[in-house]
Amino acid sequence: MVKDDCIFCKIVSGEIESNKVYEDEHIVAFEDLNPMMPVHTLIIPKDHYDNIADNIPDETMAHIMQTVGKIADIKGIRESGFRVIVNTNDDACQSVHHIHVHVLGGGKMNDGDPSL
Ligand code: DGP
Repeated sequence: MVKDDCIFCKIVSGEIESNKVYEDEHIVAFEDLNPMMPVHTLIIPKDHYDNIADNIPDETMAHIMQTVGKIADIKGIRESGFRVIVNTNDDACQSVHHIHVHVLGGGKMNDGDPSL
């Protein structure tokens, strides 16, 4: 499933370049274009779903979340800690409407600040 005008579908196809951190048959993880922390990696499914509430198959969502730990290991932030964010629709300022999981770390974040 691909959406023609979707930036992240174009990253999956290679039409738009990205710095890939991890890739397998079902998902891709790549560096965020505008990092908010020293580590800021996005994990996406290769199939297009608009957001986390878009009837994503359980196994796909589980696979994405299982990959968080792998990204933390690759980026060396498992022990120091990290934050996982999934912005959804307008109130949460989702700007790219292809589900993506932000993995943020590499520095101390504020306690309880939902923006970081
Ligand atoms: P959100 O606000 O949750 O929808 O986050 C979208 C993120 O996607 C934002 O942090 C910037 C990132 N982003 C947008 N366009 C591109 C792109 O073309 N390449 C990469 N690597 N990241 C992008």
